[in-house]
Amino acid sequence: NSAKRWIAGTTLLASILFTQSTLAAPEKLRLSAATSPTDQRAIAMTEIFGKEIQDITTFEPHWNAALFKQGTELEAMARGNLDMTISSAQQISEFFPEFSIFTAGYVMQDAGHQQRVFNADFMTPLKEKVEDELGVKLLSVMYLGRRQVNLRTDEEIQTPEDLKGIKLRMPGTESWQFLGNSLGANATPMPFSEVYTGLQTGAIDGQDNPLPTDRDAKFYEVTKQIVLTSHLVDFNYIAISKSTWDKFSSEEQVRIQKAADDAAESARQKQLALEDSLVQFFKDKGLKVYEPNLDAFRTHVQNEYLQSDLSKSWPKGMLEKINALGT
Ligand code: KDO
Repeated sequence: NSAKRWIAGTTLLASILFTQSTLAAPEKLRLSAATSPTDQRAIAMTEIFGKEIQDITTFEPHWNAALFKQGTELEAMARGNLDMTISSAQQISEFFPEFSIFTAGYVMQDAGHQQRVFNADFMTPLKEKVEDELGVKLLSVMYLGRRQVNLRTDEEIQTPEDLKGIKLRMPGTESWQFLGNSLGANATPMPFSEVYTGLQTGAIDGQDNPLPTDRDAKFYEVTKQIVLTSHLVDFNYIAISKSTWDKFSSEEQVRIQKAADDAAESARQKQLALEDSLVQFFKDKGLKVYEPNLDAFRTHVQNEYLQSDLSKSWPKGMLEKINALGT
């Protein structure tokens, strides 16, 4: 709560200073994210987002968490030190716990469902809260993919019980750790940049990510199997700091919004196509790739969430509204 009050104070101060200064479009938009430059999200941001707005401002992305450590980007934006990031509901739920509803296993169904939820009326107050209290504007939703369990161990996994004692690396927030534990594993926090070495040395037994990320980060070199749990249909928000956004004219804002939507759409199509084609790629690399007992995983994970404190922070009726937008 003190973090929240601090953020609100900083945002207020920034907006007072801002209204006293003259409007001028920023010369550059600096983005920092843990994403690798060969990831489809990074490619779309550079080749579509950056190019579409190049006559307005220079898009300057810093990938591989080169500028800010994974998980510190939103705070950097709230302080006025960073213009953009590709954020996640898991990161935002550190400030606003109700966002953990989007991080729960087996809630989001597919890429289309994500878009319908992001554009739904019930999202408006949540987006406004992030804008007003954190000073961060969520422009668009970018599909990351179905997260799968990827292990360096060999034993077959069929049910959550089979993951007992497995040290499963998950990113560092509470909602991520909860997801890993709800799968039946022992969730272990670790930044994305350390996962390859963690798998290589055995500091962790496994990690979870969508197939395109597993290929991109070469996790297949240091693991033996991918269990197709599809436990989270994951996404990122293309996010811009509100103080940066307010420096653009309304015509420029329309162009920036469109560029973000176009980049998200392109990345979504490419990521979906990759996910379909990559099972064979990993099999060719010698990994076992198979579906476990999905009913067992779904039932176990959903029960864990419904009994948890996390789900107490979900706005009343929101889960039903999200489900109603599914198939
Ligand atoms: C990860 O750390 O496992 C994760 O997949 C979490 C996502 O929210 C996203 O930040 C992603 O990493 C990075 O973009 C690296 O691909």
